[in-house]
Amino acid sequence: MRTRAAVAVAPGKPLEVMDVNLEGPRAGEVLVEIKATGLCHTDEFTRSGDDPEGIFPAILGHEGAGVVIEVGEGVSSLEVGDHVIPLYTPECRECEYCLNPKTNLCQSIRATQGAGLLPDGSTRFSMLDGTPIHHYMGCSTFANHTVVPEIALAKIRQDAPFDKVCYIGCGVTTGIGAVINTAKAEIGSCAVVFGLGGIGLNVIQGLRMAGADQIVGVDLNDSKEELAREFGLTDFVNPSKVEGDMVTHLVELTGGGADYTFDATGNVNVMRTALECAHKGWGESIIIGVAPAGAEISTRPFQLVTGRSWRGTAFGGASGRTDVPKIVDWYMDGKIEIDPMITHKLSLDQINEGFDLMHKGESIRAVVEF
Ligand code: NAD
Ligand code: AHE
Ligand code: ZN
Repeated sequence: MRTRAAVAVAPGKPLEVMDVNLEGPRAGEVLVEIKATGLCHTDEFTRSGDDPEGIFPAILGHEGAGVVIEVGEGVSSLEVGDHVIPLYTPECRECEYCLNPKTNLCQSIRATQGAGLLPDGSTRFSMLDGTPIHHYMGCSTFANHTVVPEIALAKIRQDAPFDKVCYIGCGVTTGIGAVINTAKAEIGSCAVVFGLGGIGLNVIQGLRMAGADQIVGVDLNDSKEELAREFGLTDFVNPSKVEGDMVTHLVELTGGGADYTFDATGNVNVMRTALECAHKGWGESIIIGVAPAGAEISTRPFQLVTGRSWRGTAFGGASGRTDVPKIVDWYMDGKIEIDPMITHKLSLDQINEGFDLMHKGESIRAVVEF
C-alpha cells in the first residue's frame, strides 16, 4: 500500500513529508493505522544526527496510538479494530530479561530494532523509487500507517482519545514510571527534577502521586514554572539566576540533599549536579535524559562512596503490554492528567514546526493528528 509519512532523509535536515510504499505485515507483525503521535525530544536527538544509532533515511516517531488494520500470520493477541499503542520497549514475556523482574528491557528484538529493521531483518517502508526506508525504535509513528511486531503493541481500551493517550507511548510512562518503578519514591520524599519538559513534568506528576513533600524543579526556562506548579512543583530554580554553586544551593534548599533526583535534560553536566545534590548516605539520582554521542558522565567516586547511587531508566521501567493499558485507565479515571501538557496540535505537514516549538521552549508536547 501507499501511506503518507514524514521521512528523516539525512541527519540535521528537516523531515520531508511524502508518500511512501508500505508492505503488509509478515508473520508476527501487525499493520497499524496511526491516529496521533507526540514529538519527543529523542526524535529530535536522532533527527539532529546526535544519536550514535541514528540511521537514515528513516521514519522517526515512537509516541503514537492507532488502530489495527491487518494482522500477519500467527498473531494471536490482537485483531483488526483493536486500539493499540506501539512500544519501543517490547514485552515478549519469554526472554531472559522479561523473565527477570529487575528489568523491563526485553531484548528479544533489540538487535534488529537498533538497526532500523523488523525482526526478520528487513524493512517494510520504501520510497516510491524503491529506496528502502528504515524503521525507528520499532515504531515509526510519523507515518499514517506502520508495521510493528505483535510483542511491541499494547492493546488499550476503545474509548481512550488517541490524541491524548499517544503521549503514554513515551513521555507519560517514562516520567511517572521513573518515580514509581525505578526510584520507588516513598510518601514524604524530597526530590529535585532537572528539566521541566515533556518528561520532567511527568516525573513531577509521579512524585505528587507518590506523596512527595518537596518537589524542586530546575530549568533554564522560567516559563516552565507555572505549569509545573499545577502538577505539584513546590520550588523552582533557574540555574542561570543562582549565584555560586548549584549543588550547594540545592543542598541548602532541600535541607541536606534530596532523597531522589532526576535528570530529564540529557546534559551530562546537569547529571553530575543531580547526583551531587542527592542526600549523603541514601540519595538516589536517576538518569532519564539521553546524552549526545561521545558524551560521558563524571563525578568524584567519593560521591558514591558516601552513599549516593547513580541509576538510569528506560521507558520508566514499564513493561509495556502489561503496564500501558493500566496507565490509560489511570488517565480515563482521572488519576493522572495529560491534557494540559499537550500544548500544540499539528497536521503531518506541519511536523517540522513541532521541532521548532521544542527548540524555542514553547511547547511541552506537540501532537500530530492524522
Ligand atoms: P524537552 O525538550 O521537552 O524538555 C527538556 C527541558 O530541559 C526543557 O524544559 C529545557 O528548558 C530543559 N533544559 C535543557 N537544558 C537544561 C539545563 N542545562 N539545565 C536545566 N534545564 C535544562 O525534552 P523531553 O521530551 O522532556 O525529553 C527530556 C530528555 O529525556 C531528552 O534527553 C530525551 O531524549 C530523554 N528521554 C528519555 C527517555 C528514557 O526512556 N530514558 C524517554 C523519553 C525521553
Ligand atoms: N540510541 C541512543 C540511546 C537512546 C535511548 O537511550 N533510548 C531510550 C529511550 S528514549 C525514548 O524517548 C531507551 O529505551 N533505551 C534503551 C535501549 O535499549 O535503547 C544511543 O545513545 O545509542
Ligand atoms: Zn521518547
